[in-house]
Amino acid sequence: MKKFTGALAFIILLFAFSASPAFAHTHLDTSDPEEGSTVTEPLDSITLYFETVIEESAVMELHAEDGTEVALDNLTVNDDEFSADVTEPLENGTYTISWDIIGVDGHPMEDSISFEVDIEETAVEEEENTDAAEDTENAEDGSEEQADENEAASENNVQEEAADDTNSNTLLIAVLVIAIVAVIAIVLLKRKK
Ligand SMILES: [Cu+2]
Repeated sequence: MKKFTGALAFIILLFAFSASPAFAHTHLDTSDPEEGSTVTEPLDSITLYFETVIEESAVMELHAEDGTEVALDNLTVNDDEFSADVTEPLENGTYTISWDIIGVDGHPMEDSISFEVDIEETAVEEEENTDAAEDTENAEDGSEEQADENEAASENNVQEEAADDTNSNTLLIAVLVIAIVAVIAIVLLKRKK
């Protein structure tokens, strides 16, 4: 019995220690850019925020979707923050930030997150503006016609709505009539007996 109690105490102690934060692995808490986010402004730097303090020897890499590495500079560990400068402008696409750090419990931890770069190019913007201007001109020409169409359409809608109302009323009345007939029939049948 003593042996059993001792074993039990040992197991409880083991669980207590494994649940203690001092013995937990150091995962990423959050980051800038965040996992799965879309970056719409030129990206100058990356910061990873970890759950605990990490060792200075941390490594970070940035890869484009085709596997090319984008050079990072000024890798800096500041307690639980790990930042780096992005040295060149990023083309639109998917990027992966990967890291290899040693957490407060001395465990090396490797992981990665992805984010999207989607920066609107000035040329595209100008083209869109021209298109929009043309559309406006066209709209002005056809505006009278369109107004007529809209009026007709809204009249149709009103009629349809009215029709819908009538339909649902008819259905309701039909159900009521059937119910009443059913009740009368049941009453009559019971009386005959
Ligand atoms: Cu660990």
